[in-house]
This record gives sequence, C-alpha cells and structure tokens, in this order.
Amino acid sequence: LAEEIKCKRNELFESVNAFRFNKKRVQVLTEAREFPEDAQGILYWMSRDQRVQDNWALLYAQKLALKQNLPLYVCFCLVPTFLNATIRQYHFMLEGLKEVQKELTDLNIQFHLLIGLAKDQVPKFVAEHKIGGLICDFSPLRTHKNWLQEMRKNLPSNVPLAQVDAHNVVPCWIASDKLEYAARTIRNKINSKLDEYLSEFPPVISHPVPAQIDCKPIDWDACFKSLECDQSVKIVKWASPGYLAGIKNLEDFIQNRLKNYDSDRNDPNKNSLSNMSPWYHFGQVSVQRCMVEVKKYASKFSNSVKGLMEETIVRRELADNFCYYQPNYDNINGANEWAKISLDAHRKDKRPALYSLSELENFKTADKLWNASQIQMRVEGKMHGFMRMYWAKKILEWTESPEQALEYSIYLNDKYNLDGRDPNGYVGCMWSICGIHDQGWAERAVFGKVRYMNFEGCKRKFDIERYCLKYMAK
Ligand code: FO1
Repeated sequence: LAEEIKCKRNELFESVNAFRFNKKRVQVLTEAREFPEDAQGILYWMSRDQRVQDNWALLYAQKLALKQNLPLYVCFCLVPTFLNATIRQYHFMLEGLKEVQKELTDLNIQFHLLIGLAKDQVPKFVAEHKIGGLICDFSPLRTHKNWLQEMRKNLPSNVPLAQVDAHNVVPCWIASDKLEYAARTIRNKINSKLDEYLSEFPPVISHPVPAQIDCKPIDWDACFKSLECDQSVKIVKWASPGYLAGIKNLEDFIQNRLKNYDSDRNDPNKNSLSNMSPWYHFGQVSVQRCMVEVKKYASKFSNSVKGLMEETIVRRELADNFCYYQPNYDNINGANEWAKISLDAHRKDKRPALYSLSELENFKTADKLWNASQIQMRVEGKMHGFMRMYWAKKILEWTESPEQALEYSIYLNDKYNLDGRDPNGYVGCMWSICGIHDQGWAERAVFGKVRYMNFEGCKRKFDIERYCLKYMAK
C-alpha cells in the first residue's frame, strides 16, 4: 500500500508548485508577514505531526521555501519528560523519528533533533541560521500551547510564524469557532466540509535548494539517554513505530478487518478495529490519508466505512474541539453544569468498593472483566475501545470522588496506552466520568445522571469469559 500511495501522490501532482494549498489550514501568528531580506532558510518545527509525507505543515513550509528559493529545515525539540510518558511511548516516538530523518535526508531536507524546550532551541536556531520563516503544527493541548507561547516571546520580531493544522481533516478552527456540545452539533459542520478538505495530498518533493548548515549526525543513543522517564513500562510488540509500519497496519485492516468493522467493533473479543491510534497520536500516519484510502471501499463496505469515518473524523475532531475551547479539558470544571450538580449531589453515596491507585494499576479489583481490560492496557499498550468506557466508569464507582476518578483514569491511560496524552484520551475519561458530549440519564447512586455501565450489560453484548481468559484475568 505504501508504494501505491507514493505513486498516486506523484502521479496526481507533478510538483508541489502545481498544487493550490488551501490557506484555511494556516493561521499566521505574528504581525510580521514578510520574510526578512537576508533570509537563509525556512524552518518547520515539528511536534504533533511526526511524518514527512501527507503533512500539510511540511507541505506549506516547502511551498514557502520553493517560492523564496531557500533551503528547507525541519527540527524537533525532544524534552526529557512529557506528562509522565514512559519509555514505551518515547521509544515509539523516537523510532518513528529515525524514519522521518531518513526520509527527509533522501529528499535533501535537513532534520535537526534539538534536545530541550522549543522556547530555548527554536529561536536560537532561527537566529543562528537566519531562518526567514517558521512553520509549526497544531495541538489543542495546553503543553503545546504553552510551548508555542513561550517560544514566540523569544523569536526575532521580524520572522513570520505560521501554524498549520496538519492533524485534523477539517482544521480545528474552521470546523467550529466554539465549544461544541456533542457529536450531533459538530457532525454536520465537519461532514459538510469534507468535499473541500478530504482530498489527496501532493508529495513533499526532493528539495532543490541545498542546506547551508553543517549538520552533525544524530546520536540516537544520546537521545534515549537524555530521557528522564519511567523505564519499567515495556515496549509493545504488536505495533511497530513509524510511517511504513502504520501504513502496513492500515493495509491489513482494510484487507482483513474493515468488512466486519460495523458489526464487530463493540466486541472486545473480535479483532475488527483499525488500531491506528498509536500512529495517529504521534502523527506518524495522517488520519486524512487513512480516510482517503478507506473511502475507496465506501460502496463495498458502506456501513463499515461510514462508521469508521464517524469515529475517526467526527469523534476525533470533536475531541480536539473540546480541548481547544475548554481550558479545563482534563478536570471536573470542564463538565457541563448538569453533570457537576448531579455528581456533587452524590458525593457522599456509599461506593460498592474503594480501591487505591495501586490496586487498580495492578488489576486487584473484584471485577475480572475490569481486571482483564487493565491487563490488556498494561501488556498491549492499547485497550479495546469498548472496554475504555467500562473501565473508566468503574473507576468513578470505586474511588472517593469524581476528581480522584479522573486523576486515576488519566494517569493510567497516559502511563500504559501508546495513544495516551491525546485529546481522545482526555475526552474518553471526561465522557465516562463526567458526561461531556452526553446527555443526562436516569439518576442513580454515585453516578448521578451520568450514564451508567455494568457487568450485566457487557454480558449481553459479548463473551466476557473469553475476554477474561485471553488475559488470564481473575
Ligand atoms: N512532542 C514534542 O514536540 N517533543 C517531545 O519531546 C514529545 C514527547 C512526547 C512523549 C509522549 C507523547 O505521547 C507525545 C510526545 N510529544 C512530543 C508529542 C506531543 O503529543 C505533541 O507535541 C502534542 O502536540 C503536545 O500537546
């Protein structure tokens, strides 16, 4: 599939110049708009979208570089700690970046892996190498927003900076200009724009202007050594890092699992999900690319394709919308009033059991189905989508407060899942524990009006014994 995609890209667009870039994907963040006259290059500061092809931020950077006849550089700022990321996630990221470096080198584009914070590294690079224009990608999360804000303060004032949403199909700020209530309120806003945005990509081409910077080879071992992260969470085997491995997984999904996606996606015993979220999270594979490929099967597997597009585009972009417009995206203050009031009214309710973080982490609850899902996450670095809801809702039931439930669920999700620290993860926990993007349901103990899920309900949906047996959960 990777080869097929490559040919198609090159065939459709002979050069990036021939392609009209949709400027709505870009926000200029500085007053400066003109490149300084002595500019020696264009720089893309890569962060959320760690891939070469199918990346609107890099395409835009190259377009500018070609227009000005300047060399093109890409940098990535590696931080030693990042929201409790462990070696499991860092390994996935760094191995993916090795592929990025190789691919960029083949395209005559230098890749600089800078160790440290963007606020120190990027402005220094810009000043030292007379960078005339800076492009960055987009994330709705506060860490990235802060990185960007701090970096801008140190940037020479005559250098224009532009941000490109290279992650969402419809740029986050175009999809909606406000916090949306639910999938139903954003669905049409997104779907009605797909004709414009769900397009093929032009290729990033071999850059005709050679780099002028002395570029030392990257010492990847030193990069690994610079990390100050938990080394105890093991690297997973089923998902290999990088663009090519991600496309291989996509191909396997399309060939073998897509046909059953619609009927089987809520059955944790069936392997019918795309499992693309680790590659999506690190931006190693573009969501838009996957949707372009999957859409080719719209007439053959109509319901599956529809369902997958809903989950992958509408729901993911709803999660970005939530984090972008709701500063409290990972705490109870981000919940709707009805949910806050209702959860408050049930603060003192007796919990069926209370577990410590360590009991939860080590799957020591009395619920073997929950334990199985916790084992799946610990071992595989990815919990089945259906079980994620049950898992988080039970944490609400078994902890002292919704605040604690959110804290524990986000902590565990971020520690073990390869796709942790993502808008999707925060929104998943917030949906389960404080009802965001959901409605109120019949009131009951602990949950108040927040939707309830239980063991009996799961029993009616799938073979619980089989799932528990697979993970030898007791
Ligand atoms: N992005 C970076 O720019 N530098 C990092 O060192 C970095 C580490 C990292 C570790 C785990 C993980 O899940 C993501 C990580 N990211 C890193 C990517 C990060 O998710 C994106 O930059 C987001 O946009 C931040 O909100």
